Amino acid sequence: MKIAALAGGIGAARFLVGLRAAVPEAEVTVIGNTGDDISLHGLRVCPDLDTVMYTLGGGISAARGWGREDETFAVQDELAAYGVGPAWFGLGDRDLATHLVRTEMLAAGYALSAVTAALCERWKPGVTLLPMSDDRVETHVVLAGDDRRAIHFQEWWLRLHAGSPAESIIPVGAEDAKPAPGVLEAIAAADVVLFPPSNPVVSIGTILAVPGIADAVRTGGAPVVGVSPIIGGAPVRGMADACLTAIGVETTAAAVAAHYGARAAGGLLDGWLVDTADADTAAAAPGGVTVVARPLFMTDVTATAAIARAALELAGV
Ligand code: FO1
Repeated sequence: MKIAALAGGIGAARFLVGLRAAVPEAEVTVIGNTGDDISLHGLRVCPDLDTVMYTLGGGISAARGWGREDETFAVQDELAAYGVGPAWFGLGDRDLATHLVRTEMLAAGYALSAVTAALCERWKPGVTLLPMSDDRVETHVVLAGDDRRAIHFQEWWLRLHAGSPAESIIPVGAEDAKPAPGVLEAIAAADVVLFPPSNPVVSIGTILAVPGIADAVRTGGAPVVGVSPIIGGAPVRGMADACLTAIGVETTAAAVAAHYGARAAGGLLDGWLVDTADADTAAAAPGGVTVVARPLFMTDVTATAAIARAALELAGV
């Protein structure tokens, strides 16, 4: 079975661990969000790619959900001693090695997809991890109110904790970006396309903003099934509610399904997996989307594997 999954960071990575446990023989291609990428101290950091790579490769910090296990922050402390920030973006010493290798390879002319493949040679995530694009896309947030400043998504997310209302969230560069090599092919060859419980705006939404990707999902032969990142009117983790509010979408499982749209009506979804708390979503979901309610808290691999199996079942594969 060939599976293509659009993935953001922590939620998607956790889901993918369950998917790999549920169907170990499946060939999974992960199309990773690169809109969260940021350049710091001359280094290129790809948070969502690294979170998937470390989580599936066994190097993730279980406590944080991002960065490395057994991490230290000596370099960041030294930078702070020089008055060099930002303090709000935790750069671990082990994690820095990933950014050094990535930056060196990018400087040598390798595309991000080639760099990601090289890094995965070490981590062996058990999936093919592709950036959504080799072109630079960086999500920025225009703050609401008088200042209306545009700041990098990471600053909004980590320094402001998405607390300052966003007037708009813009994946800068997306309109000129091309899908990375293998992305459209993976979607076309897939027996099923999955949207793990990632942030619908800044993760899944950013991937879909790369021209060609949404159409490939929409017109592909594979059923498309999403897993709701919203349970009982709140995001399971992170601040997807602040992102949804910024684009005028209610923070409910049904509203996110409507945001993605029913493929039968020109949207993207054939199926939508919601938590039992949102079992009434079926009534509110857009026509043409089959809604199934299952416990969606990814409490451990067994629970997550059951969610993955339910998604595949809903896809009829
Ligand atoms: N998330 C945090 O909440 N605090 C951090 O300091 C932080 C640093 C960081 C460094 C590298 C990396 O790969 C991820 C990091 N993240 C951190 C997570 C990251 O901001 C998020 O995973 C996504 O970018 C937002 O979905």
